Amino acid sequence: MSYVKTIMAGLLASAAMATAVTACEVTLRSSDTHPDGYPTVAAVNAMGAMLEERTDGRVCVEVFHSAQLGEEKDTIEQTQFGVIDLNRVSLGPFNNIIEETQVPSLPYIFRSVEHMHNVMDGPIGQQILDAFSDHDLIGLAFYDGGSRSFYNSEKPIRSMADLKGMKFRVMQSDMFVDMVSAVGANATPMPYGEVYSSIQTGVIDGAENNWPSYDSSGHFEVAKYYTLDQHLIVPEVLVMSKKSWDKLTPEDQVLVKQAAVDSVPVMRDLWVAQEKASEDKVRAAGSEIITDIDKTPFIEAMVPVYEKYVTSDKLKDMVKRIQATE
Ligand code: GTR
Repeated sequence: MSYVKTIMAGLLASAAMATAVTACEVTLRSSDTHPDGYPTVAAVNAMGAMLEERTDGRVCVEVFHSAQLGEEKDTIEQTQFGVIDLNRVSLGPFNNIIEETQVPSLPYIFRSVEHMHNVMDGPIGQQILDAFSDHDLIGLAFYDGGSRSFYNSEKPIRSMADLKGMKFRVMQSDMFVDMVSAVGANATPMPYGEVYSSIQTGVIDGAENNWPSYDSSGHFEVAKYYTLDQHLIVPEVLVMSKKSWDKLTPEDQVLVKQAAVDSVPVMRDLWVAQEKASEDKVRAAGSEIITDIDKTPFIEAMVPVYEKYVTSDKLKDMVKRIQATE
């Protein structure tokens, strides 16, 4: 058994014992677009197991995976209203609502996943988590989302010229529409759950995402050309409804926050393993992976995106501090 599997098995067993003794007084309903077993779903389950154990079974988490509670944009609204208690989402769909989330969503802002971790684990990450509280949400913790690259059903993309005129789905964020225009293609913002059939029917040529999502969504079946341009390293976030948070005692609030923080290393380990497994799976299934791509023109093409979105002193300062982070 791997290290993570052992931790998970232990946590789930103690949570089961705790539940047997005391029934949950509070069950926090959590949303995720991904299927059961996906690292984000497993991480929130691990968080729930820790919370249940630490509250002697009083406070539990139930994860509704596979977009059972809706697509991300709608579930964010429902979380703000207090209909959903917890939500694990990409920062992308927050871009139009919370300006601070645009900064770590900028194309090529991070030099590597390690750079992203150093930023998001420090004061800039905290500043972004704090920004959620002006929007009826509590930012609990950041998760990994790897790096996102373009994939399509038509042809191998080896340069920006190949992208010209093609149509790609993006998350519902204006900044991502401009990002795709900046490389000469057209963008259609659309919920994740509509992407597979839209590629299949030719409404769009492709989309962009990380290895695990390209795999688990089945998009690799309809869009076999995956170009490793790695234009985005967008962190994911676990948020809680401010309404649900305010119903907890201050002691339980501390325990919820701590369990979320403690689920981060579990998530990171699962993520690394899943990236590898997904890459191997799609390669074996016949995806053509284009790795010989010069990122420099892509990076240069993003200047207008920075100029359009990084306008306030606050965001300019955040960008500078990110660039200065090791
Ligand atoms: C995934 C991310 C999801 C969702 C999805 C998308 O990588 O984990 O939260 O944002 O991408 O593209 O909609």
